[in-house]
Amino acid sequence: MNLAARALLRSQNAAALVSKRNILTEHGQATGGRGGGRRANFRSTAATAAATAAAAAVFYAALNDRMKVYAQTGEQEVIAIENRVRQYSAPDKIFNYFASYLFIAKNGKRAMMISPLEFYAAITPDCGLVHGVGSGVHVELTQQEVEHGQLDMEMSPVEGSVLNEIAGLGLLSYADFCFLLALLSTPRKYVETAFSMFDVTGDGNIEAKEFAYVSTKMAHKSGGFGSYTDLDQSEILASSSGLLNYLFGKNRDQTLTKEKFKKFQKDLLEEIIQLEFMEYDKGKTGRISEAEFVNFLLKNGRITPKRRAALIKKIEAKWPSKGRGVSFPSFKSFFYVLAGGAELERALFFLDVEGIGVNKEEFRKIASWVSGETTSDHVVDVIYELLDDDADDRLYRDDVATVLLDWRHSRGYDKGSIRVSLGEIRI
Ligand SMILES: [Ca+2]
Ligand SMILES: [Ca+2]
Repeated sequence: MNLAARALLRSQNAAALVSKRNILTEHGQATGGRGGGRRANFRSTAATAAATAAAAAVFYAALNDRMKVYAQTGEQEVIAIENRVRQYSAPDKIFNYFASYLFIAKNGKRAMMISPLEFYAAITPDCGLVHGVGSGVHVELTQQEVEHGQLDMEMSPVEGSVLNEIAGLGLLSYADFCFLLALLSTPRKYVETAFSMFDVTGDGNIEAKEFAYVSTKMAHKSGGFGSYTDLDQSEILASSSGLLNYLFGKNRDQTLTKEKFKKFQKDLLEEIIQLEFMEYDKGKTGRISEAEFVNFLLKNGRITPKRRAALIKKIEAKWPSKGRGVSFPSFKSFFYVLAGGAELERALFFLDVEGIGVNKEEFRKIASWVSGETTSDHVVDVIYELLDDDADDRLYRDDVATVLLDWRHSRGYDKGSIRVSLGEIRI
């Protein structure tokens, strides 16, 4: 690694900003700053250390320029840039921005891959756990290195993490990325529908072959290139994707049942929620302030900074920092409501034919039905304080729609979600 790059890494926040790099130095030591902490499966040998050092040199030449920008602008600017990428780019561009590994298969084929924690970063606005390095910057990894566990990446700080389980088995392809995004953005009510779409044969199990077929087609529709061929399928089956290893075993001989599919969706969503909560709850108190909760709701919304500041001030005035706060279970249950997106809006207003809006108790009940989790009174109070502008204790479609829409949009959930149509009705 060149000295200038190293010096730059140490300067200011740069080390923190490239925390996900964990690039090996000549001595086979991982560098890196804060972040997940644990490292996966890294077994150093003299040969791989030398090879990785060479890759690191190439990597640093490209990273060098970017780091200059980071060092000059600071983390807030980096976060703002990443938020814009998440909000305005197509899924394949988002993937390329956050993916930092160039995987080289035994047959010489090359493809960008993303680590599970980078996947989290790619779909979470304001994420500070790991940062994207942008397209064109990557570390090269050969299939042999991945298969022998010679792979270094940052890990999720969540206990019993499903992301780490996958990471222990390999990286994620673009098709995997699209699948995970679709899974997260599918309301619980439609998870079985999503399962049925993958179970092409309809025998109640998803086999690796079915998964490869559907996920690749889905990925192409989400902005990937080329068209699907049988060749793609056999390549995917032979790939060392951590997700395929996790779901179907390294020999691809396990099947995915409906129960397993549902559990996987739940585990994944809960970890994503927990990671995001932890980013607010720095002191690990199990609660965040009402203002932080509102900040989470309005992240990347299309409201002006001035209006956002005014709203947060209003919330802070009502619940000063030592207020009651929002607990993790309340946060989680409302995350489910938000992830369900249009479902809430549909359920809330289909009875409201007279256009008189919904009161708090109706809102709480319907949000609980939609999410399958109990929505807390306190969260509803905060929502009404935030959105009920005219203070008549009723919310109307327009009050709710933009917040929900923006929330999903800023994470790409609207791009990846399942769409159901029945005759002329489209959901
Ligand atoms: Ca099947
Ligand atoms: Ca109102």
